[in-house]
Amino acid sequence: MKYFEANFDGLVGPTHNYAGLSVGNVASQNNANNQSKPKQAALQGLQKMKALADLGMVQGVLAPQERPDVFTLRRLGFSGSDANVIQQAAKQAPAVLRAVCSASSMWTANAATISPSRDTLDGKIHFTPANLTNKFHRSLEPATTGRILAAMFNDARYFVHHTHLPDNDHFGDEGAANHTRLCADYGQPGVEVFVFGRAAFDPSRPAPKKYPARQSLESCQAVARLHGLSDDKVVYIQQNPEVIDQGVFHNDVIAVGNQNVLFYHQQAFLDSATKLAELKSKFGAETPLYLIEVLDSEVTVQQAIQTYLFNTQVITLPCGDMAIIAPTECRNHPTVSAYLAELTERGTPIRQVHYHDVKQSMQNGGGPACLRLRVAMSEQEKQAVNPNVLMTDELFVTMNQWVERHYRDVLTERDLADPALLVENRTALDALTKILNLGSVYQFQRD
Ligand code: SUG
Repeated sequence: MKYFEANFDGLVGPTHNYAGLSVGNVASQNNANNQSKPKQAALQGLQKMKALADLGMVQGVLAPQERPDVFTLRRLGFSGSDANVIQQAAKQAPAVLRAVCSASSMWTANAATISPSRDTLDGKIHFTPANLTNKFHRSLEPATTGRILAAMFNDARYFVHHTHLPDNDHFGDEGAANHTRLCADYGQPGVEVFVFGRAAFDPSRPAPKKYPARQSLESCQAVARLHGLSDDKVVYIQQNPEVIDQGVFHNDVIAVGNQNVLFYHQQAFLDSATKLAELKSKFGAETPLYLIEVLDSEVTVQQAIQTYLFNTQVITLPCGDMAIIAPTECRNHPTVSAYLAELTERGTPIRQVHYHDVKQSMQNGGGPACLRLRVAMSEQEKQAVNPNVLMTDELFVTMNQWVERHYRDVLTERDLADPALLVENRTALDALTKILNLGSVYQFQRD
């Protein structure tokens, strides 16, 4: 049976803005309070989805969330009509209002961890939404993410949906941003690599000092248990705390894997040699495993953070070659673009580089790989996916029209207090749930 990897990209929501909410994420901090361009952001995202579909990849759309999140504001004591709730929050707690307006669900690498059916005990694809406890604005996402995923993968014969892990930093889970699957072929059992920032129940182990470690070892172990993964096909690697303190807030800012390639920076991991030896042995010797290590002397950690060299998608094209989907920031950086050009000539499976402009997302610390959630699946499993979410020429046209109709050109902090923004958001999402056939996944549709 044919197996492949599908990518589900987060559609940028109508409240896309720069609020400086993510301590430890350098781009988010540096662009705080800049004017954002929600329409342009959403169109940039759609362009990338269409480009991947045109390369012959299976590409899907993951819907955004309702913002501002007035249900959370009500939980926090604001009351009256929705307009009153927003206006009170703007006056009394502007920082809270900024947080409940974030369009951060667009970074769907953080939506969930997914284990394909070839890896799981029951032979089904398992989904665990990430609880995203480390950042308040992101901790508002998992319940709705779970409903959206269930509406996209709605067939109990093939798909198992777990509840997100307990909402506490001890089980802080950031989903696929810290998870990579290596395999000889998508249809073969793979080795699932979980990268964590700290061991929450063992403070004697190394941890970053300046910035938070968002992902705990214990959350990785819980997800592996829930998904029924076998110990001899799982590797837990600790992220180097020193790079977290330099702004590498997720592993996918310093490493990316696909099939038999792991592309990573020299400084990415703790105990690198031992852990990579474990990975090699669990991967097996039948297929060559390409461990492509980028040295400090080639590209520094700072250059990797500036350009998002590792927040690239490494994809396998229908012809069998691998391509790197990189942000234009990589092309514009002489050292990094020279590195990538040379990499395609090195005799590894990576043969092509494609650049995409996702600057609106990049300015909040989200590159091409942050914007996508990967699901390796068989043709039969694909038949069970909600067909309306899969990118086609028609859906691309419809989605562009939908964005043009519902999105503002620019957004500043002052606009977040405008109650009309909520009405616009709900109108847009009502239309979107029909286009993508999602049913009632949003709170306002359920009450
Ligand atoms: O969680 N930025 C996101 C970026 C997530 C990138 N994802 C991956 N690397 N997989 C975050 O830090 C910034 C929002 C703001 O500041 O307005 C933000 O949430």
